[in-house]
Amino acid sequence: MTAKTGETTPAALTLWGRATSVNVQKPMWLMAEIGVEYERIDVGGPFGGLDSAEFTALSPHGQIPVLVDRRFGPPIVVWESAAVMRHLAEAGGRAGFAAATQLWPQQLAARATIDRWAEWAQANWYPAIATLFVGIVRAPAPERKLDALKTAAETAGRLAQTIDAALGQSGGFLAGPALTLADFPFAALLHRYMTLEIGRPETPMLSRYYETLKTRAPYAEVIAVDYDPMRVPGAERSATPIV
Ligand SMILES: N[C@@H](CCC(=O)N[C@@H](CS)C(=O)NCC(=O)O)C(=O)O
Repeated sequence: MTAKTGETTPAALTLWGRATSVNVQKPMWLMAEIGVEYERIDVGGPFGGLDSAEFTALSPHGQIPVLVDRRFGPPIVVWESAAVMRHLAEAGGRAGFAAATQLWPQQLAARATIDRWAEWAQANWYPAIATLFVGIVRAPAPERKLDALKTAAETAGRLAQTIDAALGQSGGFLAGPALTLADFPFAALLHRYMTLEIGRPETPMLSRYYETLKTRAPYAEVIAVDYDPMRVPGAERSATPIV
């Protein structure tokens, strides 16, 4: 894993986006699990660069992550973190990375089980956790919209209980006894859910799942990282739940 800019020969695999973005962390975690080398270019947030000609030629949205894959001929450009992850898993399998095939198996039935959880997390879990993260970490206390935060915390708690029940039946991970692509969109945000200053219902299976993930180096190094440096003045960590 490297972070370089200004190279004359483009890398085979380039990820555009700052490492503090959870949507960039998703493919970073996946590539660490697959074991594939890539370069990462810091753009977005304090780095800026999302309106540069080079970046807007890659994506019309001005958002990270963007992946450029040059391993299979003309550059393949992918944006949207879920599409980026699916591409990386599929392409990793074709490039001979055994871990990629385990994360995104060929069998249709296995893929359906994996993909439904991945989509569910993107559509349901992500908005609730993003609301909490932005409203707590990126907003000074006097400006916080507590009603919206309370609703998001209740939604997140309800979804966490859904996952808790599913994990009780699945054998350890979301789509079975092993880590698959199903886990990435959900668990990339789980660290924030588990550590933000919010009330959480009891979810023993989910807690065990989180502790297991933290024993994996890629998760510990990419996802379970300190985000307190992203707090704006007035949003310092509270010792008690905010909602
Ligand atoms: N649905 C998109 C959302 C992308 C998104 O919201 N990216 C944020 C970072 S998490 C962004 O580009 N923010 C602008 C910035 O970082 O400057 C995805 O999953 O990729």
